[in-house]
Amino acid sequence: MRFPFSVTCAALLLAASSAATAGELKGMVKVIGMKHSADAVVYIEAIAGRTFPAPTAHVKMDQKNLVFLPHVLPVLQGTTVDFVNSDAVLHNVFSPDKCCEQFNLGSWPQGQSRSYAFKSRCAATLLCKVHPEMEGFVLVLPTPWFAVSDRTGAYSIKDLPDGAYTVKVWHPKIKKEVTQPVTVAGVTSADFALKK
Ligand SMILES: [Cu+2]
Repeated sequence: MRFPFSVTCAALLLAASSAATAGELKGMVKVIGMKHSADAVVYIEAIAGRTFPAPTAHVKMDQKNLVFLPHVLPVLQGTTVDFVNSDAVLHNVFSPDKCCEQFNLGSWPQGQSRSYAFKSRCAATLLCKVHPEMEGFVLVLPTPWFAVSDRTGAYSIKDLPDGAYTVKVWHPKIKKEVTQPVTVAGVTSADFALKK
């Protein structure tokens, strides 16, 4: 059976336009059982046959007014994170997690930073030996496509090429990740619910 010429032509045009425009995956994460829906990380799971080089640019995580900022920091595998002390007091940043070698960066003065390169996939808890109430998270991911939800639950992953992906949603206080297949074509919406 032959397809009419016009159908083939339209299909080619569609393919050309989707390659030229970057897609976006956006929507809402509802975190059930928490006061708000912030701090969920929506990300694209590893893609068979694709690897991403470690970024040369460092990413910053601040210690300011005795909190880690941002509270949850997703990064691509291989990223070096600079931990900046913006406080007049000393902190002592460390992680108890094996996936980041249980690093202990020690203490350093205000305005300075110490760095750690996150080489392996990891959900790293960050703690401070000086201030037990301090807690932050670095989520080390296999693709550069991720976003953190705001307090309303809204998230947006920009510059995502069209395609079929496995999307996961992680939250620091919820053990089980949500996994869902999503086909992205241009601006695509997907909503998720996580339960504590
Ligand atoms: Cu501290």
